[in-house]
Amino acid sequence: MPADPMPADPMPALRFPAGFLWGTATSAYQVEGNNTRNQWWLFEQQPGAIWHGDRSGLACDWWNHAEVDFDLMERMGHSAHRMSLEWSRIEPEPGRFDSTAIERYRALLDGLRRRNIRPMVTLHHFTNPLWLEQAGGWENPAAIVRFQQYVRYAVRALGDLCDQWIPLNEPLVYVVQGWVRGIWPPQKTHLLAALRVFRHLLQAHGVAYQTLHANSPGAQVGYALPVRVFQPSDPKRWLDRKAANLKRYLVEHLWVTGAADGKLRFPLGLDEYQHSLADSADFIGINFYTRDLVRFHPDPRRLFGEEHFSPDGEYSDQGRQGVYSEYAPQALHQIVREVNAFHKPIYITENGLPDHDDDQRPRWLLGHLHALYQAIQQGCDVRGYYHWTLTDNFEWSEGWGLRFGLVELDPATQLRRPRPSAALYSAIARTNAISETLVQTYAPELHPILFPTAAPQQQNARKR
Ligand code: IFM
Repeated sequence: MPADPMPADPMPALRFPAGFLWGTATSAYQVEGNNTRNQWWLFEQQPGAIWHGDRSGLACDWWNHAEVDFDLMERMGHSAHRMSLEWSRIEPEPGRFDSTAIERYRALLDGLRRRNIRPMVTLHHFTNPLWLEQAGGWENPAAIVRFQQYVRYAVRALGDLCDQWIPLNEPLVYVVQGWVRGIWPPQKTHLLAALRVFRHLLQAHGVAYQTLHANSPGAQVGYALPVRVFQPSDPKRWLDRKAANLKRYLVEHLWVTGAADGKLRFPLGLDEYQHSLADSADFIGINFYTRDLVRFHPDPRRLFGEEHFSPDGEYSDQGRQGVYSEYAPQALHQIVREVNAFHKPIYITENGLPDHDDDQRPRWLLGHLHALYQAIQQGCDVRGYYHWTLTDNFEWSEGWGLRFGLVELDPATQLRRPRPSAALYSAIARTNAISETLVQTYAPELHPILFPTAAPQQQNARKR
């Protein structure tokens, strides 16, 4: 009997490559709760440090009950999760490693794997043990050796459960918030110290890369680069173009080129070559939330540029520092194409927006995934997407004021309520595709952009 012909594709869809990873990203301090031994816990106690006087408190209670959220991920068909380890739990005093903490992390990683969710582990996501802070933190080059010892311990203890590692999350954000804007601990405004910290972080990345590989030969090690794709406010104005380029150089190029050719470029150094840093990324992670326009400003403390959003842009929710982000998926497309020139696999290690009532998230999600889809069609090697984040969590100095979750969380009761975008993301993850029906249902206004050749559809199918 002749085989049945392949059924015609029932519905047009933008299909992602086989094996593409779909997940969410979190960090230990933001979700675990009661991380009392690091500098952020101390900082939180200062009046006015956190918006509305919020506290991280139990956060999402992951130290006790992360499995509640793992079950949610599994039910939503996620295939990956990026989480971080809390250094101050693992090494509460210098050189004393806590086996109970490591056992809990083993249980977490095992819990993800048993649900067919591939873990990616970040080793440093903004928090430091108090003892490291008291010894000068990352301003002191001794932090590099301390970090290496912690990384070695962690990979030896957990390397059989995880093969994707990121030593440091968003180093530039850590430096700018802590030493340039002075709004995160250690609350300094000191450019030279900022550069010293940045140099040490880049060196630490290289050292951690080697340590991870030496102790877990099959490991894949990358970094999570915060990208804002600075663009000149007025492209015809030379000073705006120079100011935007300077920001891109400092925020993106220094790190990416350093991790490729091993050179500490000016102003981090004078092109000194660091053997451990050369070719120290098996993949490149992009954390993308917005693009910034840059207008020249004579103040060197602003690095000669003032950032702003497009006056006619669409904005996400507003926090204590003003609008958080502007809808600019084309900038994600641009950066993915640029990073692809380094010939490394690319992961979107964070992308999302604060949107407490979820009236923008479905469209922003579809718009950004479409930008990724186009980059993949053009040959970019993108392997996965981690939405920030699963449940609302403690958003640093914005406290609980900015809500990034696919799932709404009430931190007082720990009740979770999936937002509509959770179902949308689940449908995409399950099918590895964006179908026309999903676009019609969640963001019909995007239909002509995502499916330009399809017949016009009814425009009244929007949910809610
Ligand atoms: O919550 C943060 C995360 O810790 C680092 N990247 C940006 C997220 C949203 O602001």
